[in-house]
Parts: sequence; structure tokens; C-alpha cells
Amino acid sequence: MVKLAIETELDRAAAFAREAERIAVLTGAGVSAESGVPTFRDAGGLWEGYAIEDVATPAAFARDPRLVWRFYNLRRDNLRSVRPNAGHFALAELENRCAHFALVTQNVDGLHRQAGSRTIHELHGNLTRTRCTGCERIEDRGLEPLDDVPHCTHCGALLRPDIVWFNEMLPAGIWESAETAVAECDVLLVVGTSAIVHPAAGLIHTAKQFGGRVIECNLEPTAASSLADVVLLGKSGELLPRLVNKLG
Ligand code: BV8
Ligand code: ZN
Repeated sequence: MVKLAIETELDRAAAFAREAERIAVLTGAGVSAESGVPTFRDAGGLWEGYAIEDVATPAAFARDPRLVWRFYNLRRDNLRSVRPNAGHFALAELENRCAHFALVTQNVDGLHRQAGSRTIHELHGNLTRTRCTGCERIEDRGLEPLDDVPHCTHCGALLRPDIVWFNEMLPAGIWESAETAVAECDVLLVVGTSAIVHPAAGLIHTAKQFGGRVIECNLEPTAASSLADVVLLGKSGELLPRLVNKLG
């Protein structure tokens, strides 16, 4: 029986993961696509309706907080009917089987934690949290409906989403610990990211620089594919469970 190429690639990926003492994972919007969360750059993606500079930069928020909040409140509302998919659960299972594990995500949907992942570095923030532009208070508001333009109940100042916008620094402590985990890993599993946004995408180079193996899981080749030791082409919701099952 001719082995499907994907089966061979899954075997190679499983061999690297089985040997690994330390595993790091980097995820992007693609890991949540099968949960019904729109990605950014695919057809029908979030950036189709909006321009990044109009809704995901500090200047955009200063210019039109109502438009920015409409973009984020829409995504918060969408999240209420969204659940983790088999890919999220497979990554939570992988963590259970690996002594040293870190999951670094660009996603702001909180689905990895819902699926049971524990060691999570959220590089770009989270849709459930607001941050006050006055007193800097950060509050977890879950997915409750917020005002069109919400204000702080403590100091009255304008609230913003606790999200890292373009041209903003990533949260210092979180970036450092993510970078360290990737530098120390034996295997970096890169799932569902176009590898366009920095510095997150730079973590793939970091893994290679420090001698780690890179396994990529994506629907299609990306900017990172040339760096990958194994490229698993297909849906993460299908391929990740098969990869984890091969670990025995
Ligand atoms: C910073 C919050 C320092 C918003 C986000 C030129 C070159 C290089 C860099 C730059 C440059 N010009 C500017 C920069 C820096 C800039 C940047 O990287 N720009 C890019 C666009 C070139 N970066 C920044 O500004 C960062 N900060 O640099 O600080 C600094 C400080 C001060 C002054 C100057 C500099 C901040 C970046 C953070 C921005 N915020 N998110 C929000 O979410 O609302 S980034 C945004 O893109 C999301 O977080 C998202 O996660 C991220 C990356 O996108 P992906 O997750 O990869 O999603 P995408 O849709 O692109 O791809 C989906 C993939 O999934 C596809 O490959 C698809 O094939 C695959 N897929 C789909 N379905 C499936 C699947 N795979 C598997 N299974 C499936 N079923
Ligand atoms: Zn305040």
C-alpha cells in the first residue's frame, strides 16, 4: 500500500517530537479557524472588512475609538458561540505528555486555555480583558457585552481592549519568557500562522538558531516553510490529533 506523503511526514514529525525533552508550540489564527473564528489574511478574513491601520493601531484608537470598539466587540460577541476544536485539544494533550512544554500564541481568543492548555504565553493579549487608558487597570470582563465606547468605573477614563496593536511593544515579561522557551526547545511546532507578523514570526528563526527542529502545520506553505524540518500540509484540527496519537 503506497503510504500517503502526509503519513510519512507525520511519522517524521512524531519521531522528532518523541525524542524531544522540551517542546514549544507557536500558534496563529489558523488553529482556531475550524472553531469558526475568522483568520486575518485568508479569504473572508478579518482584514477584509477593515484596514489594519483603521482598527488595530494606537493611532486608529485615538482617531476613532468607536470604530475600533465596534471591531473588537464584534469579535467578542462572535466568541460566545465558539468552542475549542480538536487541534486545541491535541495541543493540551501534547502538554500532558511532555515534561517541558510551552505554548506561545498570537491568538487573542482564549481557546487554548478553554481546551486545557496550561503553560500559555499570549503575545498579543486577549479579547476578554480591558485596559484603562487612565489608571492602567486591567480587568477580565469575560465575554459580557460592553458599552459601544466603554469607560473605567474607577477613574472614568476610556477603556481599550487589552490587545497588542501594530507598532506597540509586546508585553515585556511575556515576550521574554516566550523567547526563552523557544530558544531552549528541542522541537518547535508552528501551527496555523502565516508567519508574517513580527516579532512573533521571528521565534521560528530563534528555534533554528538554537538548534531546535521546526515542524510546521498549515493549510499551505508559508514564509516559515523554508525553515521547517517537516511541513504537515492540512487542517490542524485533523493533523494534530493524528500527530499526538503517533507519540504512543
Ligand atoms: C512591534 C492584535 C516593536 C490585533 C496583532 C515590516 C517588516 C517586519 C515587521 C514590521 C514591518 N512593519 C511593521 C512591522 C512590525 C509589525 C509587523 O509585524 N507588521 C507586519 C504586518 C509586517 N509588528 C508590530 O507592530 C508588533 N510590534 O513590532 O513592536 C515596535 C514598537 C514600537 C514602535 C515600532 C515597533 C506588534 C504585532 C502585534 C499586532 N497585533 N494582533 C488583533 O488581533 O486584533 S497581530 C495579528 O496578526 C493577530 O494577532 C494574528 O494572530 C497575527 C498573525 O496572523 P496569523 O495568526 O498568522 O493569522 P493569518 O490570518 O495571517 O494566518 C492564518 C494562517 O492559518 C494562514 O497561514 C492559513 O493558511 C492558516 N490556516 C487557516 N486555516 C487553517 C490553517 N492552518 C491549519 N489549519 C487550518 N484549519
Ligand atoms: Zn481607570
